[in-house]
Amino acid sequence: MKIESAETVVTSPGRNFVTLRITTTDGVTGLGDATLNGRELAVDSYLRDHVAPLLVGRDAGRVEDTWQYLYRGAYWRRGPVTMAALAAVDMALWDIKAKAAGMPLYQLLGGASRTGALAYGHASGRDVPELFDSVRAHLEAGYRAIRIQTGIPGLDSVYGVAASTAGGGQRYDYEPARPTALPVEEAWDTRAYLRHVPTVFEAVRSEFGPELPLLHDGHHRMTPIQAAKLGKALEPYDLFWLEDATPGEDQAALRLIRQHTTTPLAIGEVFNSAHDYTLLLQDRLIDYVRSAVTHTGGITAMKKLLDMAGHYGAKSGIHGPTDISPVGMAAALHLDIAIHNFGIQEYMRHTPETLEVFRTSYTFADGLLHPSDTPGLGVELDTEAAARFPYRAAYLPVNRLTDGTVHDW
Ligand code: KDG
Ligand code: MG
Repeated sequence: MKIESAETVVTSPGRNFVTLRITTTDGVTGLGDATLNGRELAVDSYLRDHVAPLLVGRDAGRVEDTWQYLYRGAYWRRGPVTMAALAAVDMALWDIKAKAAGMPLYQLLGGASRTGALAYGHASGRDVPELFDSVRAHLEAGYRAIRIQTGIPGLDSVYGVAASTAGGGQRYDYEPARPTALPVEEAWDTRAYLRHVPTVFEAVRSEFGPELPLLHDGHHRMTPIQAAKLGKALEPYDLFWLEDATPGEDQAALRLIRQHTTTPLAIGEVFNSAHDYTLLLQDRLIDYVRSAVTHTGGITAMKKLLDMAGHYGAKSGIHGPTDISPVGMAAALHLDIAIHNFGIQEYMRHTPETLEVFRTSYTFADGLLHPSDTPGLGVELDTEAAARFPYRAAYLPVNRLTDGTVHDW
């Protein structure tokens, strides 16, 4: 079975997605997610101009060989654009292989290790009463683990906080990438954040009790010592994890945080290679690996990374916001079901428009996700629906401290 064509589909059903579709000479199609939020067209071009011409005529069954050919053969390794493109090829080839075998992909990854993958949703509120409504809406929708983000007194808009509780507060209607000519600029004050967040967790634990797993995303904004302080302050509230406390490229920062707190640490959504984790795993500085299948070279690379994490007692927490397409989400779910060291899966529901373009078969019930037993990844792309939603340039926000200094967003 040879690759006959490899084409990209860029569509924007409310937000942008880049999808690679590979078709074989036997007429089997495979899909891969190549969405890099705010920089989508760079990956589209990388795939169209530099990868698709190399794929046509190759044996579609040689997944590992194609991965190595594109990774080593480019000479220029790693990086978010390259690794998202490689991820899309890898997902599409696994989709084809599993469809040809007549099996859901997780069977080819070793079969099921569990009946469902625990998912967490994003509750948020501009203040605590609004946050409580959002937590309740998530519980009613079946979530059994919840991320908590709130507004900070004195700041107008804060990462992860929905502008309203429309949709019952379940859906993450806070969509960070906005279709403006220039990125929206937000104001940030870490000291105000550090004063406020422990009071929010105190309120949530008093209202919802000790059992509910609670998560929080620091979104790269603290210095190591600030993160250590927050981790310590949150210990009484027994977090499932504190995510991205410091910017990911400063790996030694995690050592400092670790020396001061037993709050579990998660990092990796902006990483794109297993090599980014070597120090963090070997020195046991993190508890959860946050890479997206879409941004870290696909299923082949993620399986190796998560197996390596398992050797060091770390678990998976695969990135799954709405800028990961349903194809990338399905790829994550097959891994979640198959690997031994599964931790939790981030799951934000996609909009009805997105689900019109991407026909999914995965299910969510009683807090657990399942990829379904449909052969392959279990997602189909409706190209006519995709064509109704043309690409719109959109940027992630830029953060500035209150004195105007550019800060991590
Ligand atoms: O595109 C940026 C988002 O993927 C990111 O802000 C989401 O931090 C995020 C998360 O944990 O889902
Ligand atoms: Mg995050």
